[in-house]
Amino acid sequence: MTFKPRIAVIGGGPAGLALGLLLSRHNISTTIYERRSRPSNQELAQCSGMLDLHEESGLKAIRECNLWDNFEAAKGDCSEEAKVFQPDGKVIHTDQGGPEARPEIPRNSLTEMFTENLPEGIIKYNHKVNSVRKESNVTTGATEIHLDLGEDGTATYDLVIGADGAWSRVRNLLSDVKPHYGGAQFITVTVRNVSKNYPHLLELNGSGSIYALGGGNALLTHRGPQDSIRIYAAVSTPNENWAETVGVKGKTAAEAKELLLGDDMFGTWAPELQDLLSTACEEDTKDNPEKEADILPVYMFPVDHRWKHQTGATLVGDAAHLMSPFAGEGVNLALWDTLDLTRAITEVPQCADAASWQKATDEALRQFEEIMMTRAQEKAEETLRNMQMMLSENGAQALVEVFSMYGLETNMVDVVQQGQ
Ligand SMILES: Cc1cc2nc3c(=O)[nH]c(=O)nc-3n(C[C@H](O)[C@H](O)[C@H](O)COP(=O)(O)OP(=O)(O)OC[C@H]3O[C@@H](n4cnc5c(N)ncnc54)[C@H](O)[C@@H]3O)c2cc1C
Ligand SMILES: *[C@@H]1O[C@H](CO)[C@@H](O)[C@H](O)[C@H]1NC(C)=O
Ligand SMILES: *[C@@H]1O[C@H](CO)[C@@H](O)[C@H](O)[C@H]1NC(C)=O
Ligand SMILES: *[C@@H]1O[C@H](CO)[C@@H](O)[C@H](O)[C@H]1NC(C)=O
Ligand SMILES: CC(=O)N[C@H]1CO[C@H](CO)[C@@H](O)[C@@H]1O
Repeated sequence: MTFKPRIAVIGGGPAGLALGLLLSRHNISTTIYERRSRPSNQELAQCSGMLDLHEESGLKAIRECNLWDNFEAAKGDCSEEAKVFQPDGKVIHTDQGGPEARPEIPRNSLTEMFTENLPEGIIKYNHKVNSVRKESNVTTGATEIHLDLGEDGTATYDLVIGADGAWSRVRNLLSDVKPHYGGAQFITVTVRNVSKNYPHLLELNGSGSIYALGGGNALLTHRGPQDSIRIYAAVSTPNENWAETVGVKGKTAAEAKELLLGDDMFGTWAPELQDLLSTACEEDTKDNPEKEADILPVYMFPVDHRWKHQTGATLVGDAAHLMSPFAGEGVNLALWDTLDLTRAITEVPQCADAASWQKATDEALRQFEEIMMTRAQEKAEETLRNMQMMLSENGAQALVEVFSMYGLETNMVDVVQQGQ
């Protein structure tokens, strides 16, 4: 009998699910602990944000999971067209997208296709890991990782992988760093059936995205499932507890609208941009009358977050490298990590017992962590620059300069034809 390591994955987000699936494809079994309950069909049918997946990371993971057909079927159709507005409504840039196609998929579809393809019963829903502790076993010479599962007792593993997001419990074994507030709040609202109900909003947005930026604030849009436009409103503020301070915490989007359209926020912006935000706030609440507005402080890690490898534990995804959502990299990096970690684990030779397996795994994990941390630092620096640029006083101008640096020249013919 060869030794079979006991492996736990904490967190059933994109990183945890993909990792469980990739390892199962190599006949390595894991248990995934997820604190939430299994998403219902009704929850999965809700309009979720679109994630654009990149060739070398997200798409590669989809292929390695043998989910390409599922992906094709769930793919969204937000075009790559982009339009940049100043707050006064002036369009200063349009383009038809970069040379690289970036297909995207609703977050809920991604969750669903991973979940449906995992071996039966490997996800333990409603299992929150309260804390993680390690201990060496004097009899075996191995390191044992104990999970405290509250009412569900404890469980012991040879390797615990933290895919438990921003506030990771597994990370406590490896690093003292906690996420810090990034100086902005992110408000998400969705308006569905726009072609039928609000065709005039499409004249702004077209089939792609708009970036309206200036004065430290931003309105970013994306086309999504159910003929929707999803709007991310970002507001710069040094106050981490902003929602509470200004009195929108716990309010619906329709109630929060008044404040968002106040003079110190979007109230001085062009009427058509205000109309977009206002309509989306109203519709978001019409769709889900009881739902609190989705307002999140932006959190991130220092760009150079690193830790020294320790036997029995590692991290992937946001747990390892939390960034602001200003680059659309989070899910791609998370999936990239799972590809590398799967390779690291599967390349460990067969071992006779836990102690020798851990010894062999240590070296593989150390190399994996080094590659992941270096890659994440580069993306984190880029993401931070993006955020500072988009939330700068002249965000629109700054973004156009960056676009042109990447060879996305402004197509002024379009701008003129649209009479803007
Ligand atoms: C508003 C917003 C928009 C974004 N847009 C994009 C985008 O367009 N593109 C993109 O690539 N990225 C985007 N991101 C980032 C992206 O969402 C994350 O990078 C990604 O979800 C990370 O995946 P993960 O699996 O590492 O962590 P998560 O998705 O955070 O998953 C962690 C999981 O662990 C579970 N968990 C946590 N603690 C415990 C515990 N103690 N015990 C058991 N389970 C636990 C949670 O319930 C959760 O299911 C956005 C983020 C935000 C906030
Ligand atoms: C996994 O196990 C199955 C069934 O025993 C076997 O057919 C398959 O080749 C194995 N795959 C790998 C990657 O080891
Ligand atoms: C040490 O490992 C052995 C063999 O797996 C196990 O029976 C024993 O309970 C472990 N000891 C402790 C203190 O966990
Ligand atoms: C959107 O359109 C679909 C199909 O036409 C319809 O069933 C649904 O009720 C509409 N929803 C809204 C919010 O208008
Ligand atoms: C750049 C851009 O988004 N253009 C589109 C704007 O919307 C109109 C109407 O839907 C489209 O025809 C443009 O292609």
